[in-house]
Formats: sequence, C-alpha cells, structure tokens
Amino acid sequence: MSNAPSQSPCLSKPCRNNSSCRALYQLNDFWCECQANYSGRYCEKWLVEIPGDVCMYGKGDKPGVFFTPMAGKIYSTRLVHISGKVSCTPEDESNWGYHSFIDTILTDKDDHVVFPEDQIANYYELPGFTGNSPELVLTFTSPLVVNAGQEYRLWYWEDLVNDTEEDNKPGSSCMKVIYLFSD
Ligand SMILES: [Ca+2]
Ligand SMILES: [Ca+2]
Repeated sequence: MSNAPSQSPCLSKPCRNNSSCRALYQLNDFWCECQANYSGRYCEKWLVEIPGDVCMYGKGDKPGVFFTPMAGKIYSTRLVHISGKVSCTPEDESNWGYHSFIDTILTDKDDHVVFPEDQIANYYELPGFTGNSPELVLTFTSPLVVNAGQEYRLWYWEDLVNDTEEDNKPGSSCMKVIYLFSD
C-alpha cells in the first residue's frame, strides 16, 4: 500500500463566504482568498452599506437615523461624506466637526453614546481624521453586537447636548454609512 496523501489544511473548509482556500502544506496552514469587500483570516468580515444617505443636521434635534439591516457584530463604521456641511458658529462649516475636532457622535435610539467609546457626549480627536476629512472611520475596540433593525443615530455634538446650537447654520452633512461586519 502506498502512503495516503498528506491531508490538506483546507479539508475542514475553513474559508467562508465563497472564498477560495489555498493550502500551505509545508506550514500545515492555509489562507483564504476573499471575494471583493470581504476580509479577515476566514473572510468572515464584509462590508455592509446602509441603503440611502444619512443626514446629520447642525441643530434642531435632527440626527441622521439609520437601522442595522441584520444581526451580527460591527467592527468599524465608515462614514463617507456625500454632500452638505454642519457648523457650530455662523462662520465655520465642515463635514464632521470643527477644525481638528470631530463632533460626530454615534448613539443608540435612546441617545446613549456608542462612539466615542468613553461614552461621554463630547467632541474628540480621531488620529488621521479632521472635521473636514472626506470620510471618518469609527473603529470599535470590541465589536458592537447588534440586532436586525436596531436604530442608531449620528448626531452633531452641539445638537445632541443643546450647546449653543442657536448660532449654527441650519444645514446638514449627508453621508453613506458602511459597516465592517460579521455574523
Ligand atoms: Ca454653536
Ligand atoms: Ca438640539
């Protein structure tokens, strides 16, 4: 009898979401070649885009409201600016905040702060981004666990805490919301 062929590291089908498993026999390991928009060792994470634009106003208790399309874990939320500006004074305007500060706060439906992660409703700095960056990436230290159809809100900080919003321009900043997600 000849020896049985060595067992493929891909035999257990570790790669998910229609990705291809590439066996690394010498290391007894594998890597997963993901489809577009998938990532992670097992291609277990993918991008989920919320349908439509989400618009956050500078005042008037008008956050951008959206709903999670499915249950799972959110690793990060990418906000891509589409149009419009918010302002916290009559003179300034920006996509997300004020100069180097980010004033875009993610809350749940009860306005409890979800991001920034210290859960204090305040403006903050985000390395690599400013108030006028074309996009923001809010990365969670531990994934946010969500149900399908769960409501979230993106607030302009002054509107959330009702801090000098009277002198803000009435405009809104509209964005695409894209999650890095797994089930
Ligand atoms: Ca103001
Ligand atoms: Ca308000």
